[in-house]
Amino acid sequence: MKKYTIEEINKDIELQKEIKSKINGIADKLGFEIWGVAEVKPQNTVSYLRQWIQMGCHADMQWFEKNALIREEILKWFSDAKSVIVFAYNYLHHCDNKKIAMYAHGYDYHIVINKKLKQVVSCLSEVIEGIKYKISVDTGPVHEKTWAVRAGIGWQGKNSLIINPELGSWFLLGILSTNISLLPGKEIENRCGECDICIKACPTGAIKRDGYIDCRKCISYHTIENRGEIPLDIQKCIKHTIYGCDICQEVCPWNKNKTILKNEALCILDEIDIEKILNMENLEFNNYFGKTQLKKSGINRIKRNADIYSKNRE
Ligand code: B12
Ligand code: SF4
Ligand code: SF4
Repeated sequence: MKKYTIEEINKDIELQKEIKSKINGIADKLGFEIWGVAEVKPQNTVSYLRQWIQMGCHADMQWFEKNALIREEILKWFSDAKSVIVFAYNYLHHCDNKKIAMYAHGYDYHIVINKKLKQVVSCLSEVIEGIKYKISVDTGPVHEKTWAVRAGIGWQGKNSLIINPELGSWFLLGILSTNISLLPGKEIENRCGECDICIKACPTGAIKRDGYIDCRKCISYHTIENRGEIPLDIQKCIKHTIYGCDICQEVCPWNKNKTILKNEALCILDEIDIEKILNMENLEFNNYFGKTQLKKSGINRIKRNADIYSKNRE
């Protein structure tokens, strides 16, 4: 099979179309419902990040302070980047498990999507010589939502998540930044309009009208990231979850009546009794949650959350 060099592809639009159609085939096989391309230009990608950090909205996620500069400019993370290919992986499914946010019901998505992106690279390497790339699935110092907007995946809603007209916001993002130039997608205009349902529905007032989330108030932050004690006023509002929070997605009109898709890897946990979690030993915790992302939080944090949940239900 003939291999193209990066130089050949970067100057030939017809070749770029061919590569895109190859990606389309792989994306479909790997279960990505949507994907798109954003062009890398040396420019600030996260305009409000510093302000957000200065206001303390990142709570105890100090890594935001350390890598703010890199988040603002993708070339500081990957200097060869020419395009960012963004993949959306749907996780909407029917499930009885209401105590854990839906995106966390399956095998750890960081691993699942990372593997799939490596498969994309391996297919592209069959026809492209000298491909360089970097992957981020939640993990890199990359503002993934900005790239999703630029790649035409969706708009950033007032709940701060990316919304696609067909999928709603029930999808995770995988970022494949490469040294290949590809024709970029078209951005989708913001369709939130006058709606403010998510702002009103958030039990802790974490969604600010200016257009950002204050993590100090966000239940998702406290149940996943907070390693210490959860403030009492927030504890009182944790009545529906022991990990993550889906309220600002559940109420969004763009998330109603969406098609349930096939990504079974993200749906392995059944409903679990809260007493069972409270009484779990390490071995049982590992057996039950070992392959999911809850493992990273560890037994103590999950039990802390379960305890709060259970007291609020008494
Ligand atoms: C940190 C983080 C969190 C934090 C903070 C969330 C947040 N909104 O910032 C916590 C733990 C709370 C969290 C929760 C969740 N997360 Co999260 N998270 C991330 C992560 C790692 C970084 C996000 C980030 O950079 N935040 C920083 C802020 C500043 O960015 P921003 O929210 O986009 O803010 C912009 C706006 O505020 C805007 N802005 C506009 N006007 C104004 C005005 C002012 C004054 C200011 C200050 C800002 C501002 O500017 C900001 C920057 O451009 C990304 C993965 C990644 N590497 O990108 C996943 C990611 C965003 N999370 C994801 C998910 C699924 C979730 C949850 C749904 C999980 C759950 N069910 O509990 C919730 C949703 C909560 C919510 N409504 O945001 C997905 C989102 C997929 C999608 N469809 O959009 C991502 C992309 C992970 C992935 N790879 O799929 N998350
Ligand atoms: S995840 Fe929950 S607590 Fe956080 S902003 Fe959305 S509704 Fe509010
Ligand atoms: S609930 Fe309304 S304001 Fe919030 S994200 Fe959805 S459409 Fe936008």
